[in-house]
Amino acid sequence: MNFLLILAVVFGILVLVRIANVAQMAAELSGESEEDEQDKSNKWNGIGFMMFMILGLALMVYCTIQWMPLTLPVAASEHGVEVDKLMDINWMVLIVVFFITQFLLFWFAYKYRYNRNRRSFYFHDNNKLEAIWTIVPTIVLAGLIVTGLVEWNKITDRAASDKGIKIQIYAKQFDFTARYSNWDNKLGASFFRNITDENPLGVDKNDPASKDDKIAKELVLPVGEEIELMINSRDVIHSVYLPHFRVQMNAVPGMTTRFHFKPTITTAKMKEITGNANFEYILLCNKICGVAHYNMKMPVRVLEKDEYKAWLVKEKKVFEKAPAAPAAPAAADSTSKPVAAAN
Ligand SMILES: [Cu+2]
Repeated sequence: MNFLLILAVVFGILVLVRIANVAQMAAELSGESEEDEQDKSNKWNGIGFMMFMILGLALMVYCTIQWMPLTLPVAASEHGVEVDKLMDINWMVLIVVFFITQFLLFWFAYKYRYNRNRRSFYFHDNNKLEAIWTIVPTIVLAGLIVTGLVEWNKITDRAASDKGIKIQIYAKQFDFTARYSNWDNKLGASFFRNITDENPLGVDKNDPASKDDKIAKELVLPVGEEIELMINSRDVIHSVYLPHFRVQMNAVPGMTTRFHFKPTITTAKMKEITGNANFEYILLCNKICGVAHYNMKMPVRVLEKDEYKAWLVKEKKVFEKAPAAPAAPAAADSTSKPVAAAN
């Protein structure tokens, strides 16, 4: 099918070239001067430019409207609403500039095509014009950058406030694990030498703060609560991306990165808003981290506060033995001292 399409396009171009050749020959036979012919050709080139512009812009507007429903729904976090506002302002400026510059580009090619009766107008420079096209973009861009920085500072200030429910997001090739600090809101220390099959996050058993920590293969969040993500990676750089919450932060080996946000819309509510009964939030890896990067993700659910508590109670503790097994030999993992803490 694709091959046939390519073939059709190639033949279409050949036919157009042939028609142009025939037209040229016909013009020569009818005794038109070369200059007349050149004028005609310039005129049609100019009209072609205008048609291309109208078609191109119309197609752009059509595609934007057509595929708008595939873009992200309303932001599901407090700062996300502000981020969207910034994005909208940026788009408004971009769209206005885009249409003006595209119109001028094609209009000039049409309007100022070669005309043997017209002398070109020469001027050396125009300070006023140069001042305008330097100062106006400077003010607009400075405005955009400053509003962006103000918002970014607000987001990072929240992260520095150290409030919020602490949840570790542990990334490795190719999945995520969530560790909940539970009732003490402290994540126990972890260290890579502690990593075993039973302890994939390398949590330090001897740290009292790790006793109540819980792990899960999904990220469950209570609505309307400040959340402090503490992000770690075992191997390479990953990126924790929660598109619906407008959250993204790299997971870097050897350090803890953070992102602080407040979810505002539960999964159930978002199903209503989007009119999609199958809607689910998602956490994606947004850094090409290896062969299975495309499939590195974790489901996310936002619940009411009491639902969240009920869910967390049922989850498994980090060092909880699945069925009642005999006690493991003591100090099996005490060969190394933890030096890196998650918080
Ligand atoms: Cu990854």
